Amino acid sequence: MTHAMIVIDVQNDFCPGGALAVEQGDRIVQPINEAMGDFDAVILTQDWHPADHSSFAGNHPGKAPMEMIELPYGPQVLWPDHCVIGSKGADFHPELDTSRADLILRKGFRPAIDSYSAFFENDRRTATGLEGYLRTRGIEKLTLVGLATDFCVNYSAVDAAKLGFDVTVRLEMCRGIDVGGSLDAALAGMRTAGVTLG
Ligand code: VGL
Ligand code: ZN
Repeated sequence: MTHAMIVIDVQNDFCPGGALAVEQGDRIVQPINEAMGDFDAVILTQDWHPADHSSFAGNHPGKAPMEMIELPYGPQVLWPDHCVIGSKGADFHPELDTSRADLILRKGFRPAIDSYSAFFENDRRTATGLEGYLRTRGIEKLTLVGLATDFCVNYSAVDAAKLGFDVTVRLEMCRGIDVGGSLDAALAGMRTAGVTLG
């Protein structure tokens, strides 16, 4: 079975010192690099937002990061401005081995819709095209790693499982944000969706 590793959002803004830093986010870089050789394909995703993105607290006067708002597609967490297109924060961690990537998939570039999942944006309908890429390459098995466990890894893993892929999340190569119980909820949700937590 063709087996791909999908590395979610290992970018400067999600690492210590970044705009939306995940604790120990940088610790996963070397293990990910070492694991890449075990897979038939390596895919990297990159959170990639225009400066006027609707998920940025800075674009909603009077709102603070981590508050919730209602957008036309449903509830949305407001984040500190992060991974702005072309910024240093949007670059991959400098030690991530990007040379092994067959595909770099960018997501979250539409100002009006956030995209946690590598498969569907937060309206849950707009496709990124990743499913088609994987299917046309005959990839059926996925191992997901990266940042953050409870948001982009979680949403990507659950969508992949719903689409019928055989999905494993390697937790030692992930780190979480953990806001308001989001990490426990994510782990339970992934298990329910049939994701193997390794
Ligand atoms: C992410 C919040 C906002 C992530 C991206 O990569 O998990 N989280 N944008
Ligand atoms: Zn984002």
